[in-house]
Amino acid sequence: MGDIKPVYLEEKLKEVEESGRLDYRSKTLPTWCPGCGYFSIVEAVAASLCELNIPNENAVVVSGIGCSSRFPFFVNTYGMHTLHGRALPVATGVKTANDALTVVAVGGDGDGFAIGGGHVPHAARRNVDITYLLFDNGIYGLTKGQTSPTSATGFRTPTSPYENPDRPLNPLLMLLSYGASWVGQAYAGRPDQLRSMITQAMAHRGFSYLHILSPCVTFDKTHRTYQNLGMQVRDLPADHDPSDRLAAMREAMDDALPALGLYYREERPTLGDALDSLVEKAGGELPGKVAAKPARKTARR
Ligand SMILES: Cc1ncc(C[n+]2csc(CCOP(=O)(O)OP(=O)(O)O)c2C)c(N)n1
Ligand code: SF4
Repeated sequence: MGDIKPVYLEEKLKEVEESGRLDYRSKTLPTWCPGCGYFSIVEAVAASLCELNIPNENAVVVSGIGCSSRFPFFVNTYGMHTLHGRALPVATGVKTANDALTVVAVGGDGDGFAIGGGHVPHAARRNVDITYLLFDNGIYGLTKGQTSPTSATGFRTPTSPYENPDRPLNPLLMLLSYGASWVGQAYAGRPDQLRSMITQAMAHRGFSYLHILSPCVTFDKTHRTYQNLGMQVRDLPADHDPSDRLAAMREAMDDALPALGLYYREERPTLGDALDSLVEKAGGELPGKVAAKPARKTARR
């Protein structure tokens, strides 16, 4: 394992140098286990930031705590590694303070749906203009394999040897009912589709939620493995209409055979728009307001 990381880094840095494109990979090496699905997510995020031509200093990645939440160290943007479950409130604060920034919140299923579960509905219903990338490996990786809110019933883990008795949550259905204005699902084992979904999510103006299925190769040898996911995922039907929330909910309910792609998209005013309009009504100015709306659009697309 000692040899793997320097070679990986050297090759990546050389590739970026030769391509002449903007470099969003940090020189800090990921500390994830070899084979973890998160490697493909960091590559995809770096590629999407490059594709959208977002200057490094205009991007902020905010995380909670978990293996997935180490993410900000591995991308060359501003970043905040906050408290367990607290990525969304911090990301909301960052975006509200400086509208010109592209803000991406990242974290695991434990971070987002256990301790942080109370924050998700409010970011979604307020349509905060941020992207939330949820890395769902169906387990707590960092703390060595406890079940999470998305673990399958009957899952045996190192700390639940007599089977998980709980029923899993359905995050896609939750986000659709909370009022997220962009909802999609991708899989770490399909890197091209993953990159395209992340680019679309970041380009969306409003709260975009991308659910990313990702294997934990160390603590899950039976459920959400590359082998199982490879056999079980499908694409959304070609005629799926992403403006139809009910159709999206019907697809989300088929969680035995997860569908990848864009479930739902809607254009509506963001939290930033609502605050601007409140300030206008009150006849004032937001203290310390950094950028006007046209600058935000230019920076994001
Ligand atoms: C307040 C608090 N409670 C519990 C913990 C312990 N803890 C750290 S990460 C984690 C769960 C991580 O699981 P997940 O979010 O699914 O991320 P993964 O490691 O699988 O990427 C827990 C329970 C903590 N750091 N802080
Ligand atoms: S413990 Fe699991 S989730 Fe954490 S880095 Fe290793 S493979 Fe990835």
